[in-house]
Amino acid sequence: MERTLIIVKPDAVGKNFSGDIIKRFENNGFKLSGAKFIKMDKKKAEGFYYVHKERPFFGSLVDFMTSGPVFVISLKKDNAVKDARKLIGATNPSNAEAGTIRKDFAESIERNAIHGSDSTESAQFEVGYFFKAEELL
Ligand code: D4T
Repeated sequence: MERTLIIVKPDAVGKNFSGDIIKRFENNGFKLSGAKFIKMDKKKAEGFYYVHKERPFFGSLVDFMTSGPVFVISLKKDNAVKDARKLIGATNPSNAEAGTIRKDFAESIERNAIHGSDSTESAQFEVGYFFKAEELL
């Protein structure tokens, strides 16, 4: 079984979508592996989005991700990374397919409800960025 990392972002937490979003994963064969409800500080968010540090949207993205609490969740399943990306949908909700999480819950390309790891390598980094081994099942 593979692990992936999702983050229910501040827009979705603020609109009480956390439960609905978790349910989507549970309904599609994912098992919870770890979970934390936290408010990231600037340093934590900048480290998480390190690969985007030269992109023009980086500062705004970090401000958004630190604007309120987030639900950080590790999920497991065969092909968890790829299958979660499919359920999540395109980065920009206006391009997301019907039935995807972003189509149903996201507001904009920045306030897009959820993060999901984009490769096995980034999933390993991201799960380790938030969880110690003993916090994962
Ligand atoms: P995440 O990483 O949040 O799952 O998003 P994606 O994998 O779908 O998208 P990404 O890496 O290209 O972008 C990371 C993050 O930045 C926000 N973003 C992106 C933004 O605010 N403005 C933009 O123009 C882009 C491209 C949304 C997701």
